[in-house]
Amino acid sequence: MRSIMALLPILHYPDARLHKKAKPVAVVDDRVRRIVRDMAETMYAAPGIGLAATQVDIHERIVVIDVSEDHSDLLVLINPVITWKSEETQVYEEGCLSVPGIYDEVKRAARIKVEATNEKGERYEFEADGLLAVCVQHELDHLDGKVFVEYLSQLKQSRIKTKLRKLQAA
Ligand code: K1U
Ligand code: ZN
Repeated sequence: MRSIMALLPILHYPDARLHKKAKPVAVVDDRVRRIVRDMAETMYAAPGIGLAATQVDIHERIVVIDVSEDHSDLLVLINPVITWKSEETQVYEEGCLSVPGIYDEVKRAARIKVEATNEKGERYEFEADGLLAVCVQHELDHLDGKVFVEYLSQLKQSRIKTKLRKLQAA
């Protein structure tokens, strides 16, 4: 049976709901799998390389990521935990679907180890570096209510808020 595509509306900074802390998922059931599917469709349509449930106003610890060029490598992270971060850091010019049109440099761990549950309910582990490491750290921040602009200066944050409020009012 074919299922209907559902694109979820993405919250835009400075919406207070982006700062809510997401709760752990108790059971990976069809309800959770539907959220995962809708989030993946929303991320690919945006287009983006990651999406946290917080960004679509669902405050549960669910993330989808695909850093491949051809949408061939979807990663589903339910209840993800970063178990190790390297001392070495990398700087990457980040973007965010919740902060449209704004890109700026953020310094994060260069390499990480991650544990998460997949859509089948199985716990798995992986190591990440480069863009995947950046994206995982960015998305897990979303689950804790943190948006990447909070790493920038207060002056930049207030300029970004003013710019996005004007765009939303237009
Ligand atoms: O969290 C999000 O809003 C998704 C965000 C992920 C991210 C990108 C870059 C650095 C850190 C985290 C995005 O996907 S922004 C859009 C983007 O980067 C992109 C879009 C299309 C093709 C390639 C990249
Ligand atoms: Zn983001």
